Amino acid sequence: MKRVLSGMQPSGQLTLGNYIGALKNFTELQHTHDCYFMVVDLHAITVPQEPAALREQSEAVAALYIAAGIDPSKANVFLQSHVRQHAELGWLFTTLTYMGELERMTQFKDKSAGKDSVGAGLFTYPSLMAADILLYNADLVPVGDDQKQHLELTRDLAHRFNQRFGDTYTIPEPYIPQVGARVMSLDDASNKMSKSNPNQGSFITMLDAPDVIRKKISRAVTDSGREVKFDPQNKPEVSNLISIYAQCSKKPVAEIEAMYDGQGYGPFKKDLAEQVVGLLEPIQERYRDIRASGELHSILREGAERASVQAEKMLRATKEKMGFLVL
Ligand code: ATP
Ligand code: LTN
Repeated sequence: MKRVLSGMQPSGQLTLGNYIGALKNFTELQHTHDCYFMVVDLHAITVPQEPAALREQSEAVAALYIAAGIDPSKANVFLQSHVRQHAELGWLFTTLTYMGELERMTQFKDKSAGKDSVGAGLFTYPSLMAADILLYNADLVPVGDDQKQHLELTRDLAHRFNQRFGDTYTIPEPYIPQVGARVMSLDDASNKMSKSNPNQGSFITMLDAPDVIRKKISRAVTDSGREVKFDPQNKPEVSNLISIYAQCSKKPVAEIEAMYDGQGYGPFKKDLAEQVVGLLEPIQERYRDIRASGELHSILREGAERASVQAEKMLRATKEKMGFLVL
């Protein structure tokens, strides 16, 4: 069975962008692949996190994985910090990564722009991500479009290791959806929807109450004119909303355009809000059940135990090949 690995940061509440761009694919791949789905808490601390919030959000992300449909008896669900091998292999890969490669990463440029003090971990973040993936010899990595560059670097590092030390790692492939790989922000369609955006109105979280979702969508920026037309060049804001509609309703874009022909933005936005509420409400219900059941900790403990066995094998092989004295 081919292997899949992916992760999301507990740096805030998961958004509709996280769901459409990645989490939805996690749930589909679990039926046909050997899956490892992590909450990447070690990555989240590359920007300052309040300790109590980090702990709460780590549990919330794990619970949302399950609420969205990941079955913990099929897929391994765990926290990155519970499998110590991530930090160790991360260091080994940091030493194999070139400064120039890290300097080219657009996520680093975006997240460090305008900040006075930037932690070194934000810079070396991609080396840890490469370690996450290679530790399980993953074949496929389901991610949104913004992670393409990090995946390319992971592939380069796997090649580099194999060339220097002998064939060890599978070269992983990104698994990026054709539609919905880049859900844009509701206040500005030139930025991706991001859970760490300080403007709460710019994103919909998976746990937003129905009325909050309705309000956010009614306030979402639209382009001038009144035509509901998919035209990302000239109508980026409306096109983003249409593509969210298409993802939630599973209707083709042309059908959505036809439904609102001549009606203006009002009825379209109203229905879009109901589509999003309809998608998220059942997930929110399951989320509440999982949190209330008290089962989460044992799920995470078991997931981490299984993942550690696999991770230890690769770490040992890596250390032996690099010349560490492994006893
Ligand atoms: P942050 O804003 O804190 O950087 P993020 O949501 O961008 O967070 P992650 O939580 O690590 O980052 O992302 C998890 C997954 O969701 C990744 O695969 C990422 O590509 C995907 N993703 C994030 N935002 C979007 C988006 N707006 N559209 C589609 N996919 C997305
Ligand atoms: N860098 C990713 C999160 C992430 C990840 C991973 C994704 C960390 N490790 C391994 C896939 C595989 C992000 O910022 N979205």
